Amino acid sequence: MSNTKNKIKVGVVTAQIKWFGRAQHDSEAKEFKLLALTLGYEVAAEFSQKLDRPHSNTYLSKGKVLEIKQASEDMKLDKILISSDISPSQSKSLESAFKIPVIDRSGLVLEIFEKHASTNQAKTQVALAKLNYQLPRLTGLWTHLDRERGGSNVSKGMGERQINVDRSLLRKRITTLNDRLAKIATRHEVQTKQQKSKLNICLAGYTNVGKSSIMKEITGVNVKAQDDLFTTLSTTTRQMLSKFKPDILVSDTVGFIRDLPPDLIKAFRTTLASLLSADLIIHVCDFSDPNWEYKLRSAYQIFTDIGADGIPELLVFNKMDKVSTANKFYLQKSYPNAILVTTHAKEDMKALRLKIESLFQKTFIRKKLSIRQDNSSYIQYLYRNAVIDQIKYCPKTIKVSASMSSEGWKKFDKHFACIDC
Ligand SMILES: Nc1nc2c(ncn2[C@@H]2O[C@H](COP(=O)(O)OP(=O)(O)OP(=O)(O)O)[C@@H](O)[C@H]2O)c(=O)[nH]1
Ligand SMILES: [Mg+2]
Repeated sequence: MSNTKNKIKVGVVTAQIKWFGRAQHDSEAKEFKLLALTLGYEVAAEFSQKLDRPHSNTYLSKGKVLEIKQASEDMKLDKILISSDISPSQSKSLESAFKIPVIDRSGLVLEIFEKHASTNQAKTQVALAKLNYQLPRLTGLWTHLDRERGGSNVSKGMGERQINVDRSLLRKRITTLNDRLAKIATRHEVQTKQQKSKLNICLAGYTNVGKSSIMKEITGVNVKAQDDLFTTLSTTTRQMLSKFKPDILVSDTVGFIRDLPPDLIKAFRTTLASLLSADLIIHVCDFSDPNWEYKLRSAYQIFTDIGADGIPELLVFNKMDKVSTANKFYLQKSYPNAILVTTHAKEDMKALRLKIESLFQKTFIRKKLSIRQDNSSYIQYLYRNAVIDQIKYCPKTIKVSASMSSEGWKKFDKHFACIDC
């Protein structure tokens, strides 16, 4: 039996706008509940409502507000979570009706990010996103002072003045955090430039699809992977297990979720920048998830939003151990350029590495060179940066057939005078 004694008891409200389909509603409801469980909340009550459009004051209908109010009193709920993003004034109206905190979807995602942030950068990014989220929600926090102003020494408008003080404090803090992030971003740019001589690939996709598990297998580095949402928040970069030249660096990064709160996208721009500088995006999709197609589309939407849609992509369908042979067949036919894998199948991870290498090699240019024996630095450069197809040591020269990117050859030509055979 799970220990629910000290858990925060929440009521989860899924509000559906009628013209969205049932499948989408079910998927969103399930995902929202999972977000609550990720935070360790006990989901003690669930409510749902179909709306033609949201009510301007309370988002939910009057009847639904009364139903939730009654249930939350009876069950002694601590918080109400609402699956949509609601306006600050709607949130204020609902809180004054329920007399307990109301958290909308963006607020909940922010809480998870806050819980999982471990590096200085991630903590700063989340703090910034949270402040931007709180700023328009300040109204209402201090209005009790105005309501109590009948008392002798509290003057009229004190609550409003306190809000203005808080607002200006929050703005100052936002500026400080923005400055700190700008410095982190500059350091990141320097590191990226230093690694430009290597090939950079980035694992991306919806949260919990298996990105970190793949990272572990193809780099041999033990990164954290678990059945939870947003386990990874900071980018980790490691070298892929491969003899390929130049070296291939793999970055694992924050997972996506549909409608990622804009404050988070803004705050996480440095982390997401590793996607923009990638030579190849490994887009991971969990095909065993009944809503894989919807999640795949949401991930593509985020690629477009951040400007990563023009970067070459390899689509990887993961968790194929949970998929029937018929479905595998359908998938391979529908997505002929994708690769189907199971993370813990060694041969699949090897096939993935080979596929990545072959995609790079396809863009390479092959040249045959004849290099004087005493020019060993030429050969060293090639060993570091090119795939050597053939090498033959003759009495005075070394004959090499090598493949490299056009940029690699440009650098080679700039540094060394060489003779094409
Ligand atoms: N059955 C099965 N489970 C897998 C496979 N690959 C990963 N998983 C499981 O999926 C869960 C999520 O894996 P992660 O690697 O943490 O996923 P992620 O995409 O990095 O998730 P976030 O960092 O939270 O966005 C873990 O419980 C893994 O063990 C697979 O091929 N088959
Ligand atoms: Mg991860």
